[in-house]
Amino acid sequence: LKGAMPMTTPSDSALRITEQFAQAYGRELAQAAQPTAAVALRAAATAARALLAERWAQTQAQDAVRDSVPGAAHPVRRVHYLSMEFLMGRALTNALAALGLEPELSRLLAAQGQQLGNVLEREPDAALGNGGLGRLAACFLDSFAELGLPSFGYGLRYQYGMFAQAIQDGRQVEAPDDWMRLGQPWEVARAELRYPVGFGGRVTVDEAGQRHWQPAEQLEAQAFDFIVPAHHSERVSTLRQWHATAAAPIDFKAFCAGDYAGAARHRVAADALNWVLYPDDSSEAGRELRLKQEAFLVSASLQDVIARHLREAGSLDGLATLGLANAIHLNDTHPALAPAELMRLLLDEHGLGWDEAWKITRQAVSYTNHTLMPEALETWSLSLFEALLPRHLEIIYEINARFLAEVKAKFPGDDALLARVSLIDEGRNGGERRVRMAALAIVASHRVNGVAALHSELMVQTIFADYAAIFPGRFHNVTNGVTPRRWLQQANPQLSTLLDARIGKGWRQDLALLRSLTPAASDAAFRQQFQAVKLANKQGLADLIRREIGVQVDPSSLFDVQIKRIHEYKRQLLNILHVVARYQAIIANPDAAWVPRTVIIAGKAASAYVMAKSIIQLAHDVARVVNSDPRIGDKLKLVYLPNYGVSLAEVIIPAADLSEQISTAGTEASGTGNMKFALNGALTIGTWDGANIEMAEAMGEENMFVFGLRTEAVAQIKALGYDPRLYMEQSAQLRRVIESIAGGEFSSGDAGRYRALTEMLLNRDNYLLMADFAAYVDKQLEVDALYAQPEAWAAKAVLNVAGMGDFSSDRTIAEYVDRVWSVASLG
Ligand code: DL6
Repeated sequence: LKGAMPMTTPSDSALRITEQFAQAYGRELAQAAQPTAAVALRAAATAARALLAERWAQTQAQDAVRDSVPGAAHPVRRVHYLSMEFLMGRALTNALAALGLEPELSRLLAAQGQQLGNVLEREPDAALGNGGLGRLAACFLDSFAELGLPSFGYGLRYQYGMFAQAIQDGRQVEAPDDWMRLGQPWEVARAELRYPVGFGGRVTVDEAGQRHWQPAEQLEAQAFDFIVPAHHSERVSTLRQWHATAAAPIDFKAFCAGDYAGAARHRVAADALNWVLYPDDSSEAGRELRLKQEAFLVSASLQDVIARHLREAGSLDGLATLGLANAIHLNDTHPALAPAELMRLLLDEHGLGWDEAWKITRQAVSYTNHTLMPEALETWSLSLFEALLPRHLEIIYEINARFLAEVKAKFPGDDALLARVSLIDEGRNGGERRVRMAALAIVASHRVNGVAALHSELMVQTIFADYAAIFPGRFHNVTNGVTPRRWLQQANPQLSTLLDARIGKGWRQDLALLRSLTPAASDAAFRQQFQAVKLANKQGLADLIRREIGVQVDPSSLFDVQIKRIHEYKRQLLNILHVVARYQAIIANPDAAWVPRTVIIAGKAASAYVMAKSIIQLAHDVARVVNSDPRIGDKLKLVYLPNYGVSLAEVIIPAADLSEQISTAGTEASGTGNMKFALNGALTIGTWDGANIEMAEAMGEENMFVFGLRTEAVAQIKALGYDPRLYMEQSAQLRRVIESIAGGEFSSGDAGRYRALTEMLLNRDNYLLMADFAAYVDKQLEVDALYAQPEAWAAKAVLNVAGMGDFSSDRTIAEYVDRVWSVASLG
């Protein structure tokens, strides 16, 4: 895809960053009391941004005149990736690597008495996402740039991210993540790019029958751009984030009457949209704010797409080619309002007829589903929807009527099917009537995809089975991937250097080249170097653990890591049960040849998710007891690192020996952490779930520790009536573990603290921890046995890296272009 854009020579760039840095540093220093790493960071970011802004202008100029890209099989459409989450992490290291200016900046900083490493560490993470879905979107932006795909990512500019996690007395405490506190030198404010977004009000009809929405509340969306560079060309991609302001900033009348709070009401209401990602939706106010955020993202982004299209293609063919020239992709169900908003804009603002507007919408829109959890597929009550988005609701009713008529014609007499697939859940079981957003996304998209082979298969067999029967060609799979630039080159510079020496540097652009590392697994000298890199990374992590939580861990112990959102289906609790079992086994048999192990867990729980928070507390309670028991010593440690995020992952992943990917089979859509670990030479202990399966197939199942019930067995056990207590009756070990937790052994005798948790395990155990416990513990013994043979372990670790060539986000994006975003995919 990549456009022909000449690379600036290194000496040009070095000269320009020197100038830009000198100017920016002078400005920053003039405002600061003293030269600090923060001053240097802002100056460095400002200088790098200036260089990226030139690349941005070139890229836009190039894309504006694209007809077709030389060498591509079909015209390349501009891709618009709508996502409520982008988990970008830090930007400076990535920008310097892309610009090739790390040595130059290091020299410039040294001249100011600053060390590059310290300066890079000062940058706060842009943590505008929950987890995998948001980080995937960030990897995709990197690949958009790298592949030269004309593209925009669209998101919201959350001022306080998701939340910062602190741990107090073993409990998660949430606080605003004030990541822009010291300024945001990366963003380019586009003051001229503003779009109106309305809420509430009513719809009127004029004499000609034309419908007009008169919103009661008017906001403005202002654009802020974040530039994402390619590493092997001067192309960039853009993350355009929207910031909400009230159309009328203050109520002047109220102000003059001295009612300042009243005067600022609209302003505060608008600003609330900018505060945090996904306000807790356990309250009505939280739900309303979340729907408003989604509608705001969608409306501003689509107005921007239309304006750009009219600017570039307007004089030629106007809106008729909008859908052919532009792909609008829905990253999960959150932006699923997009087809309704696009229809509204085309019908009401641009005067198109229904059929033409629908054709354009269907051509443009595609949708990725990222979860099989039915409860995570958003639905909105009709009353809330009608109150906020009355015109959209009318349009959804019309889409639904036409869709149901089609279904009726295709499957005559099947009223139950009509009820199941309708865009409106009629609440027949006494519930409220609701809009089914995933249904809207499916009906309006020309392509729908899952994110790993098993997930895509289960998607059409379970949650979307009816739609798959109605639209057989619409469903596809595109397996996730991660960017090797961030997750290997930047996160693990020592391993990168070792790989460069062995197989050359090309893997950064073509990860499939990792396959040529395979013979190195049998080379003792290479294995030794590989192990030395791992040990150095482990030493770095051990230092961080000591600094952060004051626990001393032994870098030669097996680093067993589980880092991800805390969720029952991801089964951090199973991991903790194993730690307790191991603790008890060591006490029972202290002289056995225990392989020393450090279990590392990190992750945030949703603020309203009580069970997940209880799991965090249990991890802390178990850690306190295990880590302070003199009978255990270095044989076992459990550490919980607070405030998990991208930067922390970049330190932890290269240091891991063992990667825990232990979700109940059939629940984890894909996973991307699993890929990052294997790419950095960790072995996986995992279930036959998500992308673990494709990874095992790529590297050989013998190079992974696979355990547990598979999807069919899980379904079968559940169908037969699962009784978790049976497993406790059959295993004395499991009984001791559960009884010790329930009896307060880890909670200073407080037997009530984990009652809900142990009752859940014994009575429901929805994610089959009890059923998988024995297989998991046995597999962990195999892990110990292999770790006790460092040469054999290292050989498998090298084969893990060699097997990861398919899991680059570049491959994923190339597949999206081919199967989802190409003109050919429109049929
Ligand atoms: O596709 C990215 C990522 C997958 O790797 C994870 O397996 C999946 O859980 C995650 N999905 C979500 C969706 N929301 N929910 N619930 O975060 O997507």
